Amino acid sequence: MAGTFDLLVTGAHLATMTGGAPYGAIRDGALGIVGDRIAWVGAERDLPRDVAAHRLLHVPGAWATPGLIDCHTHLVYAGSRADEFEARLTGATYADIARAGGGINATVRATRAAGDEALVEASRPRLAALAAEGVTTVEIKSGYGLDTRTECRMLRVARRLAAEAGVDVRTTLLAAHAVPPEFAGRPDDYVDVVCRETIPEAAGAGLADAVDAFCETVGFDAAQTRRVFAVARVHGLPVKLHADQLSDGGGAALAAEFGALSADHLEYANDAGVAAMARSGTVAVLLPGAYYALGENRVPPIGTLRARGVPMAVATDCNPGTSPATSLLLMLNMACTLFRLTPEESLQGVTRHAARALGLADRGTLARGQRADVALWDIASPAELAYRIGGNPCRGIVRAGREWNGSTR
Ligand code: DI6
Ligand code: FE
Repeated sequence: MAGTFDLLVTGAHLATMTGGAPYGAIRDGALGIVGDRIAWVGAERDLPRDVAAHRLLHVPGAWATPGLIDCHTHLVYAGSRADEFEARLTGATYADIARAGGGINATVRATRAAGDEALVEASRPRLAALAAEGVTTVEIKSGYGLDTRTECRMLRVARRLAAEAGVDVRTTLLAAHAVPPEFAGRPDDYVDVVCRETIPEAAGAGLADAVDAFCETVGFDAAQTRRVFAVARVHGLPVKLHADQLSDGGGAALAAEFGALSADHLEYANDAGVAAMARSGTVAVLLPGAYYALGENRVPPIGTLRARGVPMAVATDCNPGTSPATSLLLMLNMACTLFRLTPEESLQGVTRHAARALGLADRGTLARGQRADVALWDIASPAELAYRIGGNPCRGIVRAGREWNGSTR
């Protein structure tokens, strides 16, 4: 007796991402959903005969994947940095611009000046663009407030936006993103504030699901990052780290030392750091949009990550400075073309491995008991998701068991 499904999806091929066959594929599959959970997955011909469903979603020829997960974004901010894009194209480097008071601090000025409504308005289209491409879970970082009040405000706006868009959100406190102007030349004093005030306040208000830091020559050094992580630990918050993006600062090993959920970027990560990540189960989050937009030529150590079995996630890094990207599908393409991931690895990177980078065990695959987050695609094979450059083949979305019919586009 199979009982009654609230929603039954038929006619689609399933990329379950559960292992076994490439993409965990089940041709001519069916998905039974009860409430917000997947209750049955398999070939349609194996559906129990007595099965009933309140609603049928018949999508002949479509492919179904887990709802996509963008596990690294900074999508809440005000303003634009197109001027820096122009400056970089005539020779200025990202670090030059940051040292001259631009870069992250330019966005900090705009974000502090914007009211909540303006911040919501500015950020809404970016989240909508991700959601239209089948993203059902998004991580959003603070880091453009750099004072306790604005950092908390960013996290509140992130939660509000996601609730409004029907996307599940994980918020990450990134108060240690840059040294704010009022602390110029006194990074340790700013870290004191982050540790004594910002983390406790965000944690106390339940606004943050994790804590992140930018460990870099233009950000915070290893000792400062350790202080931030130690306080995160006191408050029971898991950590993530912007690690080894522009230089080898030992970030991968530092992240692993704290059992970080993920270490992100990793272009300059060394072998010992990757080995430590493998031991600690830290996910490598690859951000090809930032690599591309900065015109970098050093790719993350993909071969070593692969050889050591470190799960690789892929994300947009949506931010105004180094990755003004709102297409996770484009990142799949870039992860393959620029970093030589296989299309299957890149899809794992925005499904099961992205879930792990957020510490979420309840999503990222199409399997019984998982959250019923499903994206439906007009494609002939799953590799097409990484193959295309532009265009959006998403034809429908199921979020927590509820059907969205493309009206999000
Ligand atoms: N690394 C990045 O690529 C972004 N933040 C970070 O820590 C850049 C953010 C920005 O330039 O606004
Ligand atoms: Fe980032």
